[in-house]
Amino acid sequence: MVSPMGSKRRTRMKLIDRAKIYVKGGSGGKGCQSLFKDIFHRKGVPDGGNGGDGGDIILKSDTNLQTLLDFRYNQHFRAGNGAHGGSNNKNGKRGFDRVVKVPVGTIVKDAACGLVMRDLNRPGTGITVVRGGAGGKGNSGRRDATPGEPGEERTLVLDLKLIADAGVIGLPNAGKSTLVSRISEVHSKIAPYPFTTKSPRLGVVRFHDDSFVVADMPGLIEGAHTGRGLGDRFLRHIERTVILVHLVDMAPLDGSDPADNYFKIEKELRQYDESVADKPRIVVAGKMDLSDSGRSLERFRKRTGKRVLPVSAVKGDGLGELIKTIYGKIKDVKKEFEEDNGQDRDQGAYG
Ligand SMILES: Nc1nc2c(ncn2[C@@H]2O[C@H](COP(=O)(O)OP(=O)(O)OP(=O)(O)O)[C@@H](O)[C@H]2O)c(=O)[nH]1
Ligand SMILES: [Mg+2]
Repeated sequence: MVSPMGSKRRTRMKLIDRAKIYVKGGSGGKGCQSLFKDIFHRKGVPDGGNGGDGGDIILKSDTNLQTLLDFRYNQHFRAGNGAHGGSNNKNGKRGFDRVVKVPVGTIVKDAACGLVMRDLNRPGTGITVVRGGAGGKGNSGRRDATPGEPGEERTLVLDLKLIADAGVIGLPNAGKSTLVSRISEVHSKIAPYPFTTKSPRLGVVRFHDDSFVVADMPGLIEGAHTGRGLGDRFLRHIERTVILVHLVDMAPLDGSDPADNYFKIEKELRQYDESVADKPRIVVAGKMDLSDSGRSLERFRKRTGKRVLPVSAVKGDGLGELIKTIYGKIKDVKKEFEEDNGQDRDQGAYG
């Protein structure tokens, strides 16, 4: 059951999306030193305004983002500096706040001490990671003007959590929700028509004293990577699983060939993203209780040359073996990953 993964796959394998960024709040503007003089005020009246405060940097979770990839190219973020104060008691404008969008599920850590500042696990939540410096005081308060304070600065480590250990994928109506409901406590809607499941549903599968998380994915169709069907919106969720369980219906209602269906999905994954296509896979033959499925399976094995696990979610056949296989594969992949990346974790090898 150990998956003999080649070195090519190893280098691509990505279990945690990680990025390191540097953030700096805006500096406070200088307070102004100024004296207002006219014939009535020969000595001059101090009228220097205050400098504006520097802007903050806020990290905010956004459902439109699924990876930390953008931070590979853009790692420095600065908020706006406060404007300097002016004469005539003119206060400087506050510097602009900078909002940096991150995917939901991003854990924000201070790189220097490793402390978790926040787990942005809900959409639209934010955290101010550095504050801007206070603006300096102008001399209108009858004392000398002061300079603005520098903004806080920090290096952050962003880790994006996986959503599941195993993602169950396949054509619409393949029986994914039925299968997931039989091995975990999650109960997605089940119906004999395509696209019943519209977004990934997560369930916990118990195995001896341990457990793993499985995601029931919406059905995939040809052209999904270009947005067809439920499109690439949820294809992005597939990126955030350790392994994929590809469920193939052995007795499709439309009379199509299971092997063709299998190749369609595999091609779709590759067109979407190589790293998704390279995820370790378990191929499962479903609906084995239906007539002719035995012969279908034989043909399928011949055409694909794959190791296939036959199951019937309705009857419960093969499910124990399937859980054991998924569990073992997840363990293998995680172990291999630790061995490959354990030593240089701090250099962002997860990313
Ligand atoms: N005979 C038989 N029918 C099954 C089995 N598993 C699922 N079905 C049926 O197949 C149909 C589709 O099942 P779902 O579990 O909703 O399929 P799905 O892959 O989640 O479908 P989408 O969410 O639309 O992509 C339903 O009518 C199920 O009752 C099985 O093992 N045997
Ligand atoms: Mg479903």
